[in-house]
Amino acid sequence: MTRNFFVGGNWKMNGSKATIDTITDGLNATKVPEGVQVVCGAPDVYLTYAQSKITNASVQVAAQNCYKEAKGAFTGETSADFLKDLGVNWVILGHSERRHVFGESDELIGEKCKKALATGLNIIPCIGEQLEEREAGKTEEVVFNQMKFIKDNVDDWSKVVIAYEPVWAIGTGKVATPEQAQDIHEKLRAWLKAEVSQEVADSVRILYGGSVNGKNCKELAAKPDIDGFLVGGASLKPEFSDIIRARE
Ligand code: G2H
Repeated sequence: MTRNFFVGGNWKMNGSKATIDTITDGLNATKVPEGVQVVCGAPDVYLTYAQSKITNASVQVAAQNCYKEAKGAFTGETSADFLKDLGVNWVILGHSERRHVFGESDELIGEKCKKALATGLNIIPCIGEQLEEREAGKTEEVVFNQMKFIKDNVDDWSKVVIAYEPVWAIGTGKVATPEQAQDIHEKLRAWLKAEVSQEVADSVRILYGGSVNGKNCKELAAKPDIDGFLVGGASLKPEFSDIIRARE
């Protein structure tokens, strides 16, 4: 089965109208290869601005998080309904910074996945082990457990793109080797086959995230179970265009 290559950007809490102008000028000038999907995670306050600046039909805007409730007394939160209302069709959920800086639990991330899907959004749930967990030989146990909470809340896998982001590789410049990433992606696909179905295992895109850049992207993209990337730091730079064309 062919899985279309997917490149997600995650601007995190970075940017200004001026820097978004520069980033979107670059995106608009990028010739996105046929079939490649590009989705950029902008800060909530800039979602509409980023949308207004993107003219490249292959590029969409994502939110970086949303809450599990539609509305109410949840000061400071963004609901999936707000995103839908803005015409934002994608949301990143359970990013490691949400898990480890803001203390989001597997349960909460699962609930967010459920609500976002029920609202009609496409989701990019993130999973990944910390360095101590990898060193203790617990990588599979950790990521399969994170996947279980996601799986229990997904009813339509066509709206899900999984991001495997080992925490030790995020923003550290210490990228997983293509072999390390492929190994976990292959195991995640086997897990999906056992826990969901062969069809879902074959069709769901699994992205790698963690210090991806214009130099290391081609070797990673050549691995059979790596279907694209979630890119942080490099998505703010001109080299993001090279990452979009990693399979060329
Ligand atoms: C991982 C990634 C984007 P970076 O957080 O989700 O960031 O590419 O800067 O490691």
